[in-house]
Amino acid sequence: MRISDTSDLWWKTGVVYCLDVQTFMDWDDDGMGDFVGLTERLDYLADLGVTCLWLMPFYPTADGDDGYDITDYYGVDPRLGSAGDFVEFVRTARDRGMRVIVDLVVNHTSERHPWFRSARSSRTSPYRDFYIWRDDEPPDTSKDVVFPDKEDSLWEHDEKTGSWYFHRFYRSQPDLNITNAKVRDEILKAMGYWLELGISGFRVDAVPFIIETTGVDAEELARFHDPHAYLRELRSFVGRRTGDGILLGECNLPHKDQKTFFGGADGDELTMQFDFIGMQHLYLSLARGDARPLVRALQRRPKVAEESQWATFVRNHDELTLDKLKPAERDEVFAAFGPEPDMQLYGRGLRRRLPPMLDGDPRRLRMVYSLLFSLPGTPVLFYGEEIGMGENLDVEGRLAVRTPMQWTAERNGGFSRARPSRLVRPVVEGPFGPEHVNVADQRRDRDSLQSFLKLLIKRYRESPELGWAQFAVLDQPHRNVLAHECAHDERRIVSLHNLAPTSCTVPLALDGCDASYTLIDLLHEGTEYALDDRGRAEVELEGYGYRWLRLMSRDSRRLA
Ligand SMILES: [Ca+2]
Ligand SMILES: [Ca+2]
Ligand SMILES: [Ca+2]
Repeated sequence: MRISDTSDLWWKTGVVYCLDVQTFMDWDDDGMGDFVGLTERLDYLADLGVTCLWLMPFYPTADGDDGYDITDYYGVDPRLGSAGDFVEFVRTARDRGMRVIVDLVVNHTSERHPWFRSARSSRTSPYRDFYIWRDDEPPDTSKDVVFPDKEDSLWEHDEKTGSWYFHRFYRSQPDLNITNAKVRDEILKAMGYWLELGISGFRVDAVPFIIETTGVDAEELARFHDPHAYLRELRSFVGRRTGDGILLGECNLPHKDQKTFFGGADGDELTMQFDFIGMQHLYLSLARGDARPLVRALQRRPKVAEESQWATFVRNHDELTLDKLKPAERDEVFAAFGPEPDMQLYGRGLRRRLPPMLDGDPRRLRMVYSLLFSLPGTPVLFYGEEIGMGENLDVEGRLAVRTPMQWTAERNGGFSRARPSRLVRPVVEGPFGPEHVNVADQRRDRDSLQSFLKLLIKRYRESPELGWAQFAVLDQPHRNVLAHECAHDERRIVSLHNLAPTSCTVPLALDGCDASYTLIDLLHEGTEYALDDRGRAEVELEGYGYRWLRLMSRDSRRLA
């Protein structure tokens, strides 16, 4: 890797920050976050060090699924601002060194989208074939629904034309018929529109469901026989329009299927994918204080093409899904991090943020974020993680983790000066509320979680081997410790993480090293470890301790 490769393939060493404009900063005090408020906070985000902002949906919406039910692919929800405000935001973000990607939600539209209004009005509507219809009674699909608390079928009967339409998610979100070339053209056109406004790509919602063909008939299937060809088309379109734009795909699938969605060895489909398997096993490892489940998950990650990249995360905007764990494993995680039924969702996940799950233990919290940033891949943060925000379980379902950003200790956490009853969503209350957890207090405190996250982001950005390397586990005797090395060319980092509360000593033996090498601790100023003539060292780890150790040879010109 030449250092300039890290700017060509910028996503491999980026730090992504996900936010919802609606809950980030309300500048006109109507209780709803807006683009002007977000733009006012860009200097904060630039100072944090993140390099790519992922905006959750901000389009006109029927607002039945927090914006994931779109009524116009070419607009900005007027409550959040205007198209002009969007452009001002993107331009200012880029000036501050941050790219912007936006949510692409094209598995379905809102039932109130003009296409669906027309489609359901008559069997001869020009938009009829934009959606998936059947005339006969559908079979029982109650086991296939994504939201079992709200839906019991993938098909909804529609009075006007006496037929059923297909919906993978809520009944208010009819699936688009991807086998229809006109639909595919419309999707490209919408992407082209936003790309022209200066964004750097998309976080693609529910990718496997976009290209699935459940419910379509044989004739439709025949005209869409290679769904992955369509993903290749999307990727090359983004490439042609931007040069270096990306598709960050949401595919909660087994690793081998994810490899297919990357485009296999060619790497010509999704640029990045979230590592849901790694994330779920991280929680199993945390629950057990045993690194082995995480190690196995990481070792089973398929090797992917150089341009492809894993996106790592500990929390996102959805429930913390544990669907890929075995039932007994899932129960262990529930018992450790969300024992109350009210903390759980859909029988498969947790609607909590990380700090309350760890009882606010600062040592453990730091260890987890240190681990996240040390794993090979590109870390993705969800807004508020940098200050240790909690959830509000009084808010329904997945929205419990989507409460307003906590800027100050003042009313509404400084998010808005509207009356609290007018806020888009209530703020967190209790020990993780704004009185105790806010940006203003933490940004000037060198010992705060936010200062620690800033340090991690800085060190991660200075260590491109973390984004580019293969993952290698180092042999050592403690099952509560993850010792791994990320090496790319001559750049090497050894990371140690202790998942248990007891201290221990980790013996290391590093390949190809001798006494001319030193390990420089990147997170604890002024600490270093000499290696002996066989490349060995011993490193003390306190309970929940963590180390990032840069391996430096005597003649290296790298800044430690
Ligand atoms: Ca507002
Ligand atoms: Ca929203
Ligand atoms: Ca679909």
